[in-house]
Amino acid sequence: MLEALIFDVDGTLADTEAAHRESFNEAFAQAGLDWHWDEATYIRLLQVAGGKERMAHHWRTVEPDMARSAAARATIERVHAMKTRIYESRVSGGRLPLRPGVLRLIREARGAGLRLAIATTTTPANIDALLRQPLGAGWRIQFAAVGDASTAARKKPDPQVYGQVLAALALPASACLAFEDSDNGLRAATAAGLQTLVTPTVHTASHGFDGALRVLPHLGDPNDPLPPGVADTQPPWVTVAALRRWHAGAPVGAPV
Ligand code: XBP
Ligand code: MG
Repeated sequence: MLEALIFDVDGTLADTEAAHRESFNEAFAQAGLDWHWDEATYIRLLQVAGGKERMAHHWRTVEPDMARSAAARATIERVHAMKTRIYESRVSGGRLPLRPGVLRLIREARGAGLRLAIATTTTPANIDALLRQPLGAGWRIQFAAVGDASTAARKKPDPQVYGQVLAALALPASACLAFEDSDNGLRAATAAGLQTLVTPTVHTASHGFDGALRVLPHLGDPNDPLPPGVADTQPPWVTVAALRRWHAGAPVGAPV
């Protein structure tokens, strides 16, 4: 039986990667690094989960000898901290909205007695900056477990963060559903034994999602006009009832 929903953050709860990219570039400029990640470069670099790991990967690409030095590692720590402060200022106060249907599904799931959790590669500071306004200052108590960069050293597609969250929930993967936006995230959740719904963004639309339970444009929202011919008894958006049916094995293509 479905007992918990486990959400990724970046790209899933909100379309954050444009803000991350802009924050990286601003931090590079402030630090005097002559790096600038354009959209195409960043989409490619997003194959590397984790901002610090992404910077290290880029450094190895552009200056392989320097990249392995202790000085480079210290610079990455310093510049990533700058980037996190910039990102927090960009997204706090509700400046970056949650994706369609996320708030509605979180509220509906809590009302239906499902437990919620977060399994992300990003930092606790970034999660708080993003969720504090839309979910309130007490957002953390709405989640029974949170796994993030401070708990899981190994980044997605390693399943470590999902394993930590399942242990904290004291639930088997079979009692949960994961929500992701990227192939790294899908692979991490799948490796942890979780069925996974994927809602790609423009940054991950080119990824492969084999093995996903469903791939959907987003979680939908009652404010969206109903598509022609869809009765309001069968909303096109993802509901707890639909999740329960899909989790129980309703075939792909079955009505939502
Ligand atoms: C996506 C990531 C993160 C962000 C940048 O995380 O890979 O690294 O791109 O955030 P998620 P940091 O698992 O939520 O999709 O710079 O804090 O890593
Ligand atoms: Mg993500």
